[in-house]
Amino acid sequence: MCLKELDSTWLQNLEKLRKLILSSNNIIIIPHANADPDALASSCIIAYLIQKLKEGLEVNVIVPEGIGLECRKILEICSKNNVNITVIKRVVSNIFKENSLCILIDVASIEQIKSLKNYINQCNKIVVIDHHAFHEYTSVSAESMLLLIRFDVSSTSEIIFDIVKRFSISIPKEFLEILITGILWDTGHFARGTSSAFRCVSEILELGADYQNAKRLITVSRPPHAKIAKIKCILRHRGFKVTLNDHDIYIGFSEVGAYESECASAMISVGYDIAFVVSEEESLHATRVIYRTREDPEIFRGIDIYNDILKQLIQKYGGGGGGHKSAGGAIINVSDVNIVLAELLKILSNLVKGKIVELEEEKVLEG
Ligand SMILES: [Mn+2]
Repeated sequence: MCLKELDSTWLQNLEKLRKLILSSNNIIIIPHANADPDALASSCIIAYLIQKLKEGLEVNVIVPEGIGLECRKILEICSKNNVNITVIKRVVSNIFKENSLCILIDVASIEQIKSLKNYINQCNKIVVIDHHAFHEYTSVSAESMLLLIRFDVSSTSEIIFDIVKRFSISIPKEFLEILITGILWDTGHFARGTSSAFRCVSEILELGADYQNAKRLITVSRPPHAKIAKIKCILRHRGFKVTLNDHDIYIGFSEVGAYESECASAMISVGYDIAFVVSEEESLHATRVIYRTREDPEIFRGIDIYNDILKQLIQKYGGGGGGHKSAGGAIINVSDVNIVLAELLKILSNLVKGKIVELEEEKVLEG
């Protein structure tokens, strides 16, 4: 078992869940709004499991607001296996039938189911299956709830896998693979993973799931223009090293017509600490500037990019913008992007008191 048996209450609660399912006539499964792979895969498989447990039972997955692009293939797999998933933008009053059992999946607070929260008290009983550290359910009466919450796992998918095994339900290979996508998504492809995440994926693979397939399911192909924009961004860019408080910071500048944030992220993944990207905003006779930074407290100690740099541009030329420490942007009322780039460099140079050098390398096959 990839989930540790912390104490007997876990198994007792799973037994309560089984009884609740068997005694219900109508079950509604609700993941958090704008469901991600963890929320959607978990909802889909719990719906499938319920149908296996009690044939003929009415089970519906209702997703508030929408589903991300990365979930498209998961959705296809669920529909193919006869799991009913409906996305609702606005609540239709007849969703909550009398005596519904409602199962909230990957939902940490009642706010996360958006407008459905106003109807949740119509549920006969509410089960929460989740892994988040903080929960906020004060608006729901405690007696009507069964909480299946595990803080020691990385994703709801791990909990669902445990339930599938405890209930001895066999699920198709494709479902094993969407469970992996849930774990991959919530751990950032294992950048943050608990021991149970590794154990569960290992067990799932041993049951016959294909890891490459799982990864492909959540790989979203970007439009070809985005790829070209990134290549142009790298070919055009100029790089600088500034020294601030005895600390070297690498900054890239570039220009693209569209896909600025992809361009900035490309520069960050190349190795820059800060990336500025400008593009011409033809219709407004203005220039868009965006910035991205690597998440490193050392960078923010010396520079507040929005307040120290972009605000000065806005003060000089007019415009407006906003941002946080590591990402933001502005529209500057100058149509010539080169003026904006030159001014950006000047502001930066003043900020670091002239300690700025351009990174220069001969290009291949040149000269
Ligand atoms: Mn999750």
